[in-house]
Amino acid sequence: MRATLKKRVLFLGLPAAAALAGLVFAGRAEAATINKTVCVRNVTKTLSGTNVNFWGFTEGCMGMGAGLVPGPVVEMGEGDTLNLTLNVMMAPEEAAPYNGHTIHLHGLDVPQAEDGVPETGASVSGDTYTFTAKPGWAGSYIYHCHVHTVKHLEMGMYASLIIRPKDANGNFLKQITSTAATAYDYVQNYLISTVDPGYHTATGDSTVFADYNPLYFLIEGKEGKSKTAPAVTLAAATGKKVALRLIGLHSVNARFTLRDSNGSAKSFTIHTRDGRSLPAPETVSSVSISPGQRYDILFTLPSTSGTWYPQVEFQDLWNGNTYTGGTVYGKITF
Ligand SMILES: [Cu+2]
Repeated sequence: MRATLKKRVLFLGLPAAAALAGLVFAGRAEAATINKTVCVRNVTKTLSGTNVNFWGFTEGCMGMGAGLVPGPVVEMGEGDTLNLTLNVMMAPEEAAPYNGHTIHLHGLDVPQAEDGVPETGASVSGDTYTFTAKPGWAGSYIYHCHVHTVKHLEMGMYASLIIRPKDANGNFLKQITSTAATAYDYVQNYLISTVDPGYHTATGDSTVFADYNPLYFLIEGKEGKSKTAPAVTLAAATGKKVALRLIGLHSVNARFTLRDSNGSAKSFTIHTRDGRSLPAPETVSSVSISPGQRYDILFTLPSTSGTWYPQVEFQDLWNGNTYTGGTVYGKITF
């Protein structure tokens, strides 16, 4: 077990004095510095009556509580600086050479040495990142461990990283991007993931890792097998705008649809894909989500009250068939 936390700090071209003061100006908005530390702890989740062990990032390291799956959301503004520290003391881990953990900022441009990928030379003994989000990057991202990814990602070492547009006073805008057409009244993360319990007990170069057979399908770490037992719920109001952040941490294919109580698909508009604004918003009635992909979508609720069910069908990579029990429901009431 490595107990020493290696600290590496890059200022990414910012004036050092301004960065140290925690106050920089990027364009029109006053920038902030967000300091966050995560640890890694075991956590048991009961999925369809079966206990499965996970390794989750924790919210801070002081309480030494169980890990969270998904891990704590990191939210920052465009132009803000994030100091994200991974403290690997007492973390559950595999034996060498797959020991230790990293944080990889998926979808964000960082120096290779800060990329959290051991194969490209990044340290696996803990990291401190100083990362500044550039204007134009508003959208949904991921941070996850990149050590023996086939195992550690499956163990739950992933979380959402959200970059939001800010107004001239440095306050978050209730918009997906700085474009006013992306304004929303409500927003929810839909981080989707899959669980093959065989991967949770296998280690090293086990042949188990050659064949992925997911048994459990999650939105925000929860099963939601029916409309009456949805994974996530939102109490909204008629005529309001809802943004969903579709964040793919699954290891198969997935298709997202938004359906009314009769099962009819409702259209929605995609504004960003993989953390970048589309040249023009696309209005669709379904979207396929590949592993690692993100979409920020927007739709307006009807003027009369009702219930809609956002849903994700998890599909076999080989034949495209939806897995048995592989449809997971959310629920929006208005
Ligand atoms: Cu790891």
